[in-house]
Amino acid sequence: MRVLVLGGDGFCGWPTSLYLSDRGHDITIVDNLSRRNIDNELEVQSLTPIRPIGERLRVWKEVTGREIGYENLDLATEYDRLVRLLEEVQPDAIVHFAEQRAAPYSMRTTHSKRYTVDNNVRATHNLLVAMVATGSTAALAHLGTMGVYGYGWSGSAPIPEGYLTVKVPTPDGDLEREILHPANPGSVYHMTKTLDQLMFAFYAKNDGLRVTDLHQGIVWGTQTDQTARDERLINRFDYDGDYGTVLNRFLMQAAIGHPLTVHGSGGQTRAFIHIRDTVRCIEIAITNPPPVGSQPMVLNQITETHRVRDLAKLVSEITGAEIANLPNPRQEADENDLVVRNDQFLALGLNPTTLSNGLLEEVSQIADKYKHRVDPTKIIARSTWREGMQTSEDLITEIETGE
Ligand code: NAD
Ligand code: USQ
Repeated sequence: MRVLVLGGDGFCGWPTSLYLSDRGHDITIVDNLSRRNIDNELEVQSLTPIRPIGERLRVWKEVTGREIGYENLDLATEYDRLVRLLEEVQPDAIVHFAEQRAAPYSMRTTHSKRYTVDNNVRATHNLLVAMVATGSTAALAHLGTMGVYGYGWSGSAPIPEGYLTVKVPTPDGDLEREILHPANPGSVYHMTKTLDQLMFAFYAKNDGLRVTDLHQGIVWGTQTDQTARDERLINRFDYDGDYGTVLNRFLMQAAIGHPLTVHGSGGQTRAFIHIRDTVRCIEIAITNPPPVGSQPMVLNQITETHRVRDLAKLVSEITGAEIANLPNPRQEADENDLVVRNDQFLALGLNPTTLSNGLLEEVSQIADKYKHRVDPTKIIARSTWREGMQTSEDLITEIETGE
């Protein structure tokens, strides 16, 4: 298949591009390198020494003989170039990773809120309009998030895959209807993903676009078989307070002897997936698209759920790291249950990598190897959800200085 990977220089997009290329697909990456620029803005770097995109692609060709195309293009602002690219490549499938993806970054400042909405909503809408304008019949797989459902809204009821069957009371009795699951975003970033869902529903209904929205949980791990083939192909590993996600952060913290930063009681339950399973799920999704004329197919791309404090306990037991309960900088439920249906991926052949069999490898091989690259001042999460909400600076200073 000819596949466009939008956001193919990022944490999920790079290993997906290599995996699909390795599987014989013809890949073109589109990425405006905005994520690398945000690293510059935040004065932080990936824990792993990622190489420039040109070098990454040269090394992949050197190692495998396979070529991957690359376009530096901003999906949110360069509509005409996007149209030309679709006409030129005529993709069979498009994988859309290209959005600002950190909840804390999206809540950081007025500017970052506006940037996240402008970038994400315009990128998705430009893509949909360009597909219609060029008559593209590509299967579109978009990376959405479990966070569109919110946490705790339905107690211990399992979260369905996108749609909820409801009863609508009428004078003649109840009507049964299937609706998009109510959206309950917990950050400006998550809000953009709920807006994406409406755009997909409209363009599937109106123009017959074939869309799969992958409601992905928190991705952990770093390497895949492909990124591990040469150190110059290494994947990104975000550890900072804005972009680092909880489990990878705990692994990095354990490696450098930093206390594990549990927000609040750690009673937040979240869904997880290893990066190796992310890349497999993408191939499953683009090779099993919904038929023309159907509503967007929603797949919950998760393999397990865990409470934050249980993850901290697990990492602490393995490594001896201390656990610190910090004031939570986010507005989120302190405790929530989370039961998630993921029947469709399992039925389509996903064989999940679970926490237990990948964890130790990750701690020793990546976090430990590159721990000298950590800037300890970037570890604590300082973006707060509302002005006036303060993280405890005293506690932070105590942790950072060890005094
Ligand atoms: P990332 O930031 O590492 O990668 C996103 C890539 O998209 C970056 O390389 C960035 O430069 C590019 N990009 C952003 N805006 C663009 C634009 N306007 N034009 C062109 N390129 C643009 O993020 P990631 O962790 O790889 O996440 C990829 C997708 O998966 C995101 O949409 C995210 O919401 C979703 N997701 C990620 C996780 C996770 O834990 N990382 C979990 C669930 C869902
Ligand atoms: N948390 C801690 N300590 C930390 C970091 C986080 O306790 O050091 C807590 C947070 O408060 C939150 C939970 O861990 O309750 C998850 O936070 P996270 O930063 O790991 O994940 P999140 O902000 O939800 O975002 C990540 C990705 C995002 C994706 C989402 C999937 O950055 O792109 O959409 O996971 S999901 O969470 O399923 O919505």
